[in-house]
Amino acid sequence: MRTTRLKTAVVVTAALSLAGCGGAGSGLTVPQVVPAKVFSLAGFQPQTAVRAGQPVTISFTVAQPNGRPLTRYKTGAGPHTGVHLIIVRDDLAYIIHQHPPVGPNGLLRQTVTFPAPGPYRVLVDVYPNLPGGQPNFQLFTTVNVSGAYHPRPLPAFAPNLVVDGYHFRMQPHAALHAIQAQFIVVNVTDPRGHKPTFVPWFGALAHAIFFHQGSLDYFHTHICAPNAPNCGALPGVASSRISGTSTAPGKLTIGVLLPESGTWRLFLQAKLGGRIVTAPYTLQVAS
Ligand SMILES: [Cu+2]
Repeated sequence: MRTTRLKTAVVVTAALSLAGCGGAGSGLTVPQVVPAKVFSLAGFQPQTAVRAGQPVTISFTVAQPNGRPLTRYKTGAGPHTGVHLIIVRDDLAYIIHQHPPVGPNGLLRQTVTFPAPGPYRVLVDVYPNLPGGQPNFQLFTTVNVSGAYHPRPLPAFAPNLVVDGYHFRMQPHAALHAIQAQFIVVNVTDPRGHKPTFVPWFGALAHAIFFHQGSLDYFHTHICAPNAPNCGALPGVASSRISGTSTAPGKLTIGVLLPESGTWRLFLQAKLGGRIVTAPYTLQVAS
């Protein structure tokens, strides 16, 4: 008998403790969960099959948290404006980088040609002109280009690359570490060995676009023209505080500030001889 009474007392105590947390009598109040209101891609096209080597028009709007299309974008010279459309195949073998114009009702349209079959990450880097809002943010989707996908392993780091006859030579530099800002210098010569003078393209003398192998995490810095507007630091955006420079013909000083360790692909892009040249580097980043 004595044992039974003890057990009963223990059970009652436990029940009272629970009641003390949840409120007497009425039970627990469960808050209603509603989805966070966020920016999103709306009406993304194409939804039909996409073929390699054939031009296709990508179109979408950026839907605001209130559901309406975003129509107000930062404007002016410099790269921190409008919308940047950056598309990479998952193995980081290919990149497409465009700045589609903002059309009526915020519609963005860009014709692109996917170079080969496979899965592509579509990254939309948005620079809204909204008072008090964040200076930029990224939205994502994917496009699968039909056909057999043969992923390519990333090559090992090589300091010297030749692309379309242009030589890119990365100067020796200290090891890269995650979350540590650093500058690396790349010297460029044209097919005749001359040092080119860089001209602005999409608002910058050169663009350094970084993707992490596997996760496809993204990071982007610019080599700014002297006194370029909309190219320097953005409030609250850590990456933007290390804008690069070009202090002499053929010389690019690139700001690097990567958020995590591992293997990164750096697509270094500049307009040379009237066309866009992309030098793809593989970078190892220590923790
Ligand atoms: Cu850029």
